[in-house]
Amino acid sequence: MELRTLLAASVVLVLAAPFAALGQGDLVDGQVTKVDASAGKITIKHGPLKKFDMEAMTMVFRAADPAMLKAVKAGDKVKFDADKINGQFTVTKIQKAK
Ligand SMILES: [Cu+2]
Repeated sequence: MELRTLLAASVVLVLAAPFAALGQGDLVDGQVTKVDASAGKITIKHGPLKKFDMEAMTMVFRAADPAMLKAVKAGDKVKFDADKINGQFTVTKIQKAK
């Protein structure tokens, strides 16, 4: 019984770890300049992206989820995270910034 509790606790820890890594501090500031829902793309004027060794610039990203393109519009200030997926810069998380 005790072993079982231990195992359950470790499973919870393992599952929680990836989410803990996605802290707010990892999000990059940006401003949406264009949303192209039909192409699944979004243009963001972003701040420095350390992950990709990028300076601030305006560039096009793919959206990991089409729903993201409905949640924001041109002109919105956002906080987002991006990854290189299949060789393409892809927004994996985006939220409006205050
Ligand atoms: Cu860039």
